[in-house]
Amino acid sequence: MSLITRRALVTGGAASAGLLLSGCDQVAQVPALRKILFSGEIMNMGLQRALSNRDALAPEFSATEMSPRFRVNGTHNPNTPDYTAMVAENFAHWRLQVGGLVATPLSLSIAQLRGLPARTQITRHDCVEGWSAIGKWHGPRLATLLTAAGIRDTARYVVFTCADLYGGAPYYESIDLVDAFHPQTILAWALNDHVLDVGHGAPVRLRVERQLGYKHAKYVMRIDAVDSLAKTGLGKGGYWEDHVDYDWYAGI
Ligand SMILES: Nc1nc2c(c(=O)[nH]1)N[C@H]1C(S)=C(S)[C@@H](COP(=O)(O)O)O[C@H]1N2
Ligand SMILES: [Mo]
Repeated sequence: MSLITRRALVTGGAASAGLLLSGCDQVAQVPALRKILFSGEIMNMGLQRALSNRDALAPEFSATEMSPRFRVNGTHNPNTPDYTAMVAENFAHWRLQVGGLVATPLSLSIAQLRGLPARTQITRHDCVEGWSAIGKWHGPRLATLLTAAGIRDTARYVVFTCADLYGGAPYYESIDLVDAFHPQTILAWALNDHVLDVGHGAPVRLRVERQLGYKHAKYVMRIDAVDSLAKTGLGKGGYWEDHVDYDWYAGI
């Protein structure tokens, strides 16, 4: 991950921090330096993000802690003719496209996706609207797909395009490569031991456990590796980021 961390430093506008670019990531672990770097005097989000331990795992819970009911929020059903037809045939012709800056674009059926090695994790979802829920998610790591597609080293972000429409255009979100390759970042096709239902994003939705709820794209149709977010939506990397000024980086 150190390569990605270094790249994050550069993109965070911290190029002048030559000390850090010399590969001395441990500097952030020194309490006195941490205090300076994370103080208001250097309000550089990119730098702070790069120096946080972004590989740390989100808390995982036990089965007894699972919420009796996991609320549905945002889109409850995309309700487009295409999506309704896909539901009617149990997603038999649905394909997940993985493209952009990759050597080999992928087109995966739901059966192929379910056949990949998967991770199961009981995590807490936090929505900015003020509710949380603990659920058990299951699906392959996003890293598995990106590696299989041969993500290029020019890629810096991963963009998700969804089946539901907001103002006539698909919902979209994006994350950087630190989150994309984080071990708990999965494409979940099951929730609480059941195949994902329409409300929660059937047939697959992103789980990016160290980020707030709106980053967890439901109804994922396309995954694209890109080198910039400039051409995604209005340029801020996500539907809510573009339209109501939510932070693109919603790490918790
Ligand atoms: N495609 C899509 N993904 C989405 C949304 C949405 O409206 N459409 N809402 C987001 C928000 S704000 C939250 S809190 C979660 C809700 O997920 P849930 O319905 O499984 O609780 O999905 C996120 N992902
Ligand atoms: Mo949310």
